[in-house]
Amino acid sequence: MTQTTVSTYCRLCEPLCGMVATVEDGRLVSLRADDEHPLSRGYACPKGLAFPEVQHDPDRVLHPLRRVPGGAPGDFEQVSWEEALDDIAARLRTLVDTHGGGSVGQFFGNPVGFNITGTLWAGALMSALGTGHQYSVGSQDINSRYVASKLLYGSISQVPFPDLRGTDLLLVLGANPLVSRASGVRAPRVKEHLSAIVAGGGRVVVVDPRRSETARAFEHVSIEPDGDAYLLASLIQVLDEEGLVDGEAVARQAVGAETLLAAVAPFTPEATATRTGIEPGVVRALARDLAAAPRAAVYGRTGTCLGQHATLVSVLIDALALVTGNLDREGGVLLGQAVVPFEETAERAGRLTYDAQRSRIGGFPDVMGTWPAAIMADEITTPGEGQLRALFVLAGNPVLSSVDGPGLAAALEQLDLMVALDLYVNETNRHADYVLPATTWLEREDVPFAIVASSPWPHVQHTPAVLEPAGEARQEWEVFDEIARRAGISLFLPAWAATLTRPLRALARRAGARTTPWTLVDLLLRTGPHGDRFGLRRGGLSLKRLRAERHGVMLPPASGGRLAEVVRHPHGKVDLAPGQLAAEWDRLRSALEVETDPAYPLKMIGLREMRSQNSWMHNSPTLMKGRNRRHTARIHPDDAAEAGVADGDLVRIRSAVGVIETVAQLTDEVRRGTIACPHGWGHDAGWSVANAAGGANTNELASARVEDVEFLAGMARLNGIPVRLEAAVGAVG
Ligand SMILES: Nc1nc2c(c(=O)[nH]1)N[C@H]1C(S)=C(S)[C@@H](COP(=O)(O)OP(=O)(O)OC[C@H]3O[C@@H](n4cnc5c(=O)[nH]c(N)nc54)[C@H](O)[C@@H]3O)O[C@H]1N2
Ligand SMILES: Nc1nc2c(c(=O)[nH]1)N[C@H]1C(S)=C(S)[C@@H](COP(=O)(O)OP(=O)(O)OC[C@H]3O[C@@H](n4cnc5c(=O)[nH]c(N)nc54)[C@H](O)[C@@H]3O)O[C@H]1N2
Ligand code: SF4
Ligand SMILES: [Mo]
Repeated sequence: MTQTTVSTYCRLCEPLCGMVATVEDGRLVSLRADDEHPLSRGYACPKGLAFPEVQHDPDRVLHPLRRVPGGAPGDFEQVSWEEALDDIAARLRTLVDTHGGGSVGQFFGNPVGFNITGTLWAGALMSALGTGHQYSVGSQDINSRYVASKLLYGSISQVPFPDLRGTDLLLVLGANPLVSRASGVRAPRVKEHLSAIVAGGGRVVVVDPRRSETARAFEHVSIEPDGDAYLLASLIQVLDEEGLVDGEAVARQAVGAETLLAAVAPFTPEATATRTGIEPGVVRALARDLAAAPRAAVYGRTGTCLGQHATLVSVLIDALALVTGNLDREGGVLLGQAVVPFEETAERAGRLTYDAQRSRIGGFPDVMGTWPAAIMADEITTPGEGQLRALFVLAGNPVLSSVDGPGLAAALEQLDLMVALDLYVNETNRHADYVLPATTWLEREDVPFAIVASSPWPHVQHTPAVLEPAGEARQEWEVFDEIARRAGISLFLPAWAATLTRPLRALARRAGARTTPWTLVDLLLRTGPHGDRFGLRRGGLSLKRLRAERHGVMLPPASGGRLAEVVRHPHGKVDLAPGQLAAEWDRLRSALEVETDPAYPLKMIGLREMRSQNSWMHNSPTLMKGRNRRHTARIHPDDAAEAGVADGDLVRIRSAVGVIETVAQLTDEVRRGTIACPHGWGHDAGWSVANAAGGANTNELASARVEDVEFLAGMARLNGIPVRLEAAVGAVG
């Protein structure tokens, strides 16, 4: 019997907590938090600790599955890799020859963000095909943040983050870091850092329609769903009216301030009160406190990214930091610096685009080469030039995570070819022709990429594969490589990498006949801001060095003063009045007057629970244990009473596009008029525990109509959906 312990890190969410895996005769026997990890220091959440149940899940897909000819969704038979790869490659070749590479597309889901090799090679295949049909979870998550950075800084990969090491006032909008463990800022021990702000005499103010776990632990300002643009505009309006704008910071850092201040002028706290649901006095006091705080930071996440004005909101978050003199300074909002700078490198080479193309459906601007997932179904079903005919789904479940799941599920059935790489048969890939077994993060060598840039404590860690792949599972990049080879598509050097700087390209060439993601990762690491520059910088990063450091490498702490490096506008300053926002301001002004539709008087928002991970950890018996572990809608008691609903009742929630049934949980933690309901439930695929758990797919209430999708970043409207509540009697109808 041989037992080894391996230091690795969790790749379920952004903290990337350090883990120690114990392996006996090739089998995982335990997974625990790593006490020696410099950032997480012995912390791991219940999801990370329950991961062995995914690793060993009897429902996991361990062999290539092919849809039984003529079979129903989910009707699969096991086939060999050879058969699967040959058939996929042949069908891909035929499609490309007949309809062009632009008939092939891809959707990539959240776990791709933690998988550097999969990301690189999936991108390589799509680049080689030259297709515009790329869709990602970004349009349900963070693309509005990226587009805001493009407009403000000219730098789309930039994710500014709050300096949690010490600030006097942290304003949190639409994030619940005590549960989500923080997103857009890497801080595994986030609770400790927030508490330290208060212990040091500072404040943490949480703006949320729900008294979330974070709001409860700190100060709560309750807001109407989707009211953030109005609140932020009012805060800036008050600063201007009361002469509290930091003129020196504005002159030094920005252009367009006058236009911004003119735009916010009509949005006095009194004018926006019906939209925010916040007393004007509270808004004024908050504005004054932000101005008076020696250091203040403003931070927003998914609660501010999934509304009707998502991009504008993200712009205003940074604008508020800037006009109070808190952008790009310690204790304020800091600008990230990539470690494995493939996004930055691609952007410099003009490959990470915004609005370089418009989508066929809806005319949406591309965001880093992707279209909004909301239009994917229509792109499949609408005939004509550029129709989407083949789709690869990499680690995603858009039928549950994106809008109008039923519409998308039906559209997927019309594809000529659908191939998914996943750990499970999920609600999306049950419509595929092939589900190919992917490796878990324990079965994969990795280094983190985008996420590590946005942290007060930048740290990068390499992990070896802890386990051999289970069954016939294969790494995604190898699968893409094989499919491309068999289809006669060259991935020798990914097309976008081929446009990198000349020395990098020469080095890549020298790396040999078969470029692997690891040759690229090494090149990017070594030529990146902390790289060893091939020996020119002693102690710099290289893959070899990272492989030797069990707990990773701490990089110099984040600091202010990076703006000049980050901004790519020719004028060298932050643009507070980008032209693209003019129409948004008009929309915001006209929406001030819009009355609530009496047919849908309530608004639905999402929430995350500690023991769920989007749509795919409901099959873990440990995470699903407990009498109260079920899907519920949190409803204010007064709204429930009006609908004749009692605690524990089955209720029906209806929007203009869909209807769901779930269980009522009466609580005044949600404000009156708001229903909060977690996404990613309502399972009906290859999982025994999750299917049995019941619940509903809340995103059936979310609209795929072009006019309901935020235009600038293509954000799905998943928060603030107008709904009505009914007691459920009989079947859904
Ligand atoms: N209403 C509402 N909807 C939301 C949100 C919300 O707040 N409210 N949040 C949105 C956000 S932020 C996100 S990120 C999305 C998530 O949306 P998606 O990424 O579409 O969905 P996930 O539930 O994360 O599903 C991930 C899939 O990847 C598989 N998987 C896990 N690990 C691996 C791996 O290593 N390799 C491969 N090949 N597959 C793997 C899982 O089995 C699962 O099927 O949901 C979005 N939807
Ligand atoms: N346990 C757990 N952790 C996770 C995940 C998970 O599924 N489960 N998912 C991971 C992923 S993919 C991501 S992207 C991150 C997301 O990280 P967070 O953004 O912190 O995610 P949430 O916990 O959903 O917090 C969003 C908050 O926004 C509030 N909100 C909703 N609508 C509005 C609004 O209109 N305005 C304002 N101001 N607030 C609003 C909600 O009530 C909620 O408290 O979490 C990650 N961590
Ligand atoms: S918070 Fe939990 S799921 Fe996220 S990285 Fe840490 S252990 Fe993993
Ligand atoms: Mo996410």
